Amino acid sequence: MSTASVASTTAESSVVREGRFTPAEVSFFEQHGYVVARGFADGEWLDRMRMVTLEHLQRELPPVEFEADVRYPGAPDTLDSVGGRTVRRLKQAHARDIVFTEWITHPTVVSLLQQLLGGRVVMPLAHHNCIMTKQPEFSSETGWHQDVRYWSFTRPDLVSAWLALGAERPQNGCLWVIPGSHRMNLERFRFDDALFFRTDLADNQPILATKIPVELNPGDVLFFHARTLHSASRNETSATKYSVVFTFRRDDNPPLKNSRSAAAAELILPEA
Ligand SMILES: O=C(O)CCC(=O)C(=O)O
Repeated sequence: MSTASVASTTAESSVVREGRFTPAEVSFFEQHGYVVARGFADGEWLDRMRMVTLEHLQRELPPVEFEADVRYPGAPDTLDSVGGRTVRRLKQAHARDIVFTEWITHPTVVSLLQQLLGGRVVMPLAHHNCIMTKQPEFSSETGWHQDVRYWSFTRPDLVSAWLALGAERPQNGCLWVIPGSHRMNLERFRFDDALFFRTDLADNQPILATKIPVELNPGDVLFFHARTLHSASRNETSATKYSVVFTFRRDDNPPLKNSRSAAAAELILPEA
């Protein structure tokens, strides 16, 4: 088992005890491009987030993204086909209930992000800002990619926080990561036209061989760098997997003018 996989399965991180990452956890993030805070969000938050999610899913409350919209492998072809109205994610999570603002602005969350980003934290509303709803039967496979591929910031140094509302395992489509890929110089030929990291390329096999699943329990938070290669398979179980995802930048790393990243408001988080 590699160092990365040991650390990703640590039962309890220091965050629960101290409200801060240890220097070793910060350096783990710097080296591997991700770190997990175990048992971080408490039951009340999770219950409220689940309740909002189930209600909005049942009402198909816009804006939503359907599996058929992205048409990744396994997704229904059209909105009219069988399973066509399977929701992939509820967008604009931040605006769906005050519980999300309470969570994002919690001093411990802000403090952890400040540690990873190295300064004052801003939350762009243009990216992620969603509840992933990986449903049985019609969920799709998300290929290997770096989130920053379609984002435009002064530097590619953003961090996403992925909060598990339920257990996340390979069987229900948990995230897989390539540790250290955020620091790799990955040439253009390694990616396809849609900027997915090619799994059919011999040159990419040694990198893909280092992949590890990030297994999470309810309330665990995965923090990962926007350049970290990650993927997820479809949900082979009979229960939907829910995860809340937001992205953060340091205040001196603004979006580029006229880009999609600059097209929405941003939340300036209070300093912790
Ligand atoms: O849950 C998944 O399928 C992966 C989602 C993902 O990686 C993304 O939206 O960037």
